Amino acid sequence: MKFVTTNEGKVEEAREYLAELTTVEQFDYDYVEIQSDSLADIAAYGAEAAFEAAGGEEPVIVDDSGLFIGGFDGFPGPYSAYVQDTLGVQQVWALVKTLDDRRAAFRGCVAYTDGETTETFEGSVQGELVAPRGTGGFGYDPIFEHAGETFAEMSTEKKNALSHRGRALAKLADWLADRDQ
Ligand code: ITT
Repeated sequence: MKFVTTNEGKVEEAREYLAELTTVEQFDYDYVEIQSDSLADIAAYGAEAAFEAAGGEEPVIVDDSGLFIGGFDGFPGPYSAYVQDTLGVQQVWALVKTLDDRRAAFRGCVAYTDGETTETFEGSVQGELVAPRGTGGFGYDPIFEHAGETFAEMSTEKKNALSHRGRALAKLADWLADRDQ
């Protein structure tokens, strides 16, 4: 299937996760994201638009995800990519450092469509924001700590076993396996 995304890090994780089930090929295309508080609505709408853009034949997945900071009432959430591009991870940490409660969650939704059926699969993981550590992963990984390690300090395999994306991909994998039985 095609993973429609501009983010290679997402593709690498999906490839590792779905290796036994299907090939995952990146289609590097910036689909239009609707503005919504619901990651599932953004992802489902994006998947259907991306399916056409990718040729309208092969099934596609898209992933809409974000960092939800408790002390900021969930901000930046669906606006995480914009905040990463404008402030950057160091500046986000500089703001978060002033909070007493630094708990945060990554939430994500993977949407699949084959042009007829569209399904969404959500996942989330709780953690705490810390000063940047580690060189792996992407995006906010260096400041997101889970059980003593930041996501940027983990292997892709370990991050997948814990992460919002890994959990969403696990649900997609189960659904695909059931469907193809
Ligand atoms: P596409 O929309 O092209 O797929 P994107 O990176 O813009 O790529 P999103 O719109 O879903 O993706 O924005 C998600 C934001 O949250 C973006 O800043 C990511 O870097 C960040 N993010 C999502 N998952 C993450 C993860 O597993 N680790 C670190 N940061 C993550």
